[in-house]
Amino acid sequence: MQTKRILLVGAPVDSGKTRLGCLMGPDAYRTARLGGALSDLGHEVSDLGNVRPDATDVAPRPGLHELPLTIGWTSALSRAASEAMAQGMPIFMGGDHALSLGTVHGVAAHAAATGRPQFVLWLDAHSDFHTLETTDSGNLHGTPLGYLTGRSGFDSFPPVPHPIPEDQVCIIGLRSVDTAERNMLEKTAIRRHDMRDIDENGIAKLLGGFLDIVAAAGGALHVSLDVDFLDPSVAPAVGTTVPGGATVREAHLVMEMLHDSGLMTSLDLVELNPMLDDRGRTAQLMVDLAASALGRRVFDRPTPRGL
Ligand code: 5AB
Ligand code: MN
Ligand code: MN
Ligand code: MN
Repeated sequence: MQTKRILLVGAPVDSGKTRLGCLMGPDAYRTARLGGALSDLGHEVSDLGNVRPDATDVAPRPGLHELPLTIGWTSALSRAASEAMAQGMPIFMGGDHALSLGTVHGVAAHAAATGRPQFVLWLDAHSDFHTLETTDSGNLHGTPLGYLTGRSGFDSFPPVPHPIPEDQVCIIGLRSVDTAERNMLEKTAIRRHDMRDIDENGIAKLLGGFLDIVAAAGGALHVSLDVDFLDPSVAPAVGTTVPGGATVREAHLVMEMLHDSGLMTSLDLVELNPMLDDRGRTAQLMVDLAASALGRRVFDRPTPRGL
């Protein structure tokens, strides 16, 4: 197996929604031995510690939760992401999904500088395709794909010089999309697969089709794994649970296929809220999924010792 240099980057972003707790995510991953699980596979792992948000003088805006702080995170994480990309494969330990406003912004800048097309795989119950104008909740963790594909209406945010082309984005796991998002998504070339599509076709076929496209283009692939991609019965530690999600095996299969493809260049682990966890099981499952994406095979998987 090809070993990699992996950079763990803590992104304790908690500004993307009102319910607090995701700031504890990076330390939950450390406690559940994310680094150890990956170094056990032979990878060289460094924990770069936690990023801190930039100071900004952006004014708060009524109806948008924590806009200035989220903008401060976006610029800081974009820098951290492009720097980490120059050293190896970053794993961003979230933090809520607002962190991807910054991480994907940064990896896209790195891809542009190295002349590679950037692809994004979004594993999520939600499409996260709002703009500052369309969000009803005012929760900015529902906006990253809108921002990153270059939609207008993100005025005070850093400009997006390298938007991800719509047909280079694939969302899998959809089962909660707001009307405004759906109306906009239907006009785009974003590849999207809802749970019914998974049920009818099998997740391997859907993902395999996208990976073939990434491979043919010689692309870099950023993977953004939202805890709520998984069914809440197996991953309770998330604020935005939606029943009818991916099973443990579907999620592992995605990760195993990502590993076999050799295409993944960066990874976000987002939306883990340790405050809502059940004896660490969601944190542990996310660590196990990351290990599958980095080469752990089913029959090498250690028997859980119980947390
Ligand atoms: B997550 C909702 N569409 O905009 C909104 O967890 C939910 O990062 C967003 O996918 C969920 O508030 C954001 C209702
Ligand atoms: Mn999300
Ligand atoms: Mn979600
Ligand atoms: Mn969520």
